[in-house]
Amino acid sequence: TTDLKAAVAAKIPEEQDRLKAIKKEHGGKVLGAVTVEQAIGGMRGIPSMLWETSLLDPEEGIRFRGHSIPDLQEKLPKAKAGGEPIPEGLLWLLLTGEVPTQDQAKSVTEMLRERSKLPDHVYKVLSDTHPDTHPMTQLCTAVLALQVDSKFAKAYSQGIHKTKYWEPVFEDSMDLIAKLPTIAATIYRNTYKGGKLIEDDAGLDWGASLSHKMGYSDEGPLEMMRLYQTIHADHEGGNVSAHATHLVGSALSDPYLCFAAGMTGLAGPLHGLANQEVLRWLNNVREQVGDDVTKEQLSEFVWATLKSGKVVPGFGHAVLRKTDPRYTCQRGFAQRHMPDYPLFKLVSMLYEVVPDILTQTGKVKNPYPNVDAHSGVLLQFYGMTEENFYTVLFGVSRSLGVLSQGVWSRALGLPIERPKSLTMQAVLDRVAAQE
Ligand code: FAM
Repeated sequence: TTDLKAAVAAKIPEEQDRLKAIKKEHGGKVLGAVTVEQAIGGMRGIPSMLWETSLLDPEEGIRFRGHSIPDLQEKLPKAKAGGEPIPEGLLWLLLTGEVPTQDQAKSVTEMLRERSKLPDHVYKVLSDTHPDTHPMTQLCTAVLALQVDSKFAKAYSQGIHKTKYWEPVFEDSMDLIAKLPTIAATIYRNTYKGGKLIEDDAGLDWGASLSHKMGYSDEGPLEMMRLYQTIHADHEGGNVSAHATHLVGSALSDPYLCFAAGMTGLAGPLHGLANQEVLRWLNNVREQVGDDVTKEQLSEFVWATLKSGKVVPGFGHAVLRKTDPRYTCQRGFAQRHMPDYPLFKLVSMLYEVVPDILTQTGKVKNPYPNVDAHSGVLLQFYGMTEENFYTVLFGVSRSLGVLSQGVWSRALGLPIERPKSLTMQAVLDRVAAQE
């Protein structure tokens, strides 16, 4: 079939049975102990939630329904032969677990296009925001403005049976994903181009239409955006944007409310906003020492950042312990399309300089670059130089992963989440009770 919803519906019964069997056979078994350090240090590594769409291996990086990024670059349908994967193909994979055919990916492009019209009141709420409003805040505002159209919220108020929840959640999720390129492009044009909007090009796929409506319609930026939107889509369930979306969804808040929650998390400097901070940091280096900076000068800059109590943005990760394959994939794109670009050379030199320094601190568990260390290079090269907008592009992509998982969380009947909190005294009491 080329009907995505039917393909999802066909998978649900067997997955429900799998979860039931796991609960029945293994419900009482232990997945791992929780230490005091984990409970007070940000819950690192505590296996405590289900997330089907992707799984993150500390050494190998992300696998989307079992497929690595190189796998996807090879197997997913493309807009042009030998080009980059289109995100619609990834959306089919995330929702069904199957790599789609070209026709199935095309059907997703068409389905999203049919749902892409943005209601006038959302254009209005965006043009009414204070001109200094951060693009991420504008994104959250637009998503919440759309919530009035939530099919799940309506169905719930009309007493929908819980075994059917996943259906209006699927509809809301597709409606929202379809509108995000127009929302993002409108924010970009309002904030940086005097509000001069650009008409749709009905011949373009979802990711390319985002670049086109921002004002970048050449083959290079279209291909870059297809890759960018594919690799930022999901990174298992524990990162702040995924976890926030998942938690809010567990209370049966509709996909608009959930995604807005996820995006307020993505706006955090230690999470999605890092891609903006990387560019700020790089521009700072260039202002101070120009483009032909030496490794010694760069090292001094890194040490100065650390000594001022700041983090080096784009490096480190809560789970990864090796270079992020999303960094490596962007590096490959840059080698193919912009090998002599000075900013690419600067980011490459950072890759040679920063890990040793972070290792020398003795405290950084992953001294290697993450996805954000490279994304700004690709965007700047094609003229998208406004770094405060970068996290919006990250957020548009992250919708594919977190909203796909939201459909599955409801289809699997996952309950409201409520972990136990402790006071420091309660921690001491529990530790004492074990001694
Ligand atoms: N520069 C300086 N210090 C760093 C660092 C970096 N890039 N990464 C980690 N550290 C420090 C960290 O601040 C902590 O120091 P304190 O004990 O003094 O607080 C220490 O090293 C141990 O931290 P960790 O266990 O290695 O990392 P965490 O799991 O606590 O945090 C990150 C993970 C991603 C928040 C952290 O590496 C960081 O702040 N990186 C820079 C910001 C960034 O690039 N974030 C984007 C991450 C990306 F995956 C995304 O979500 N888009």
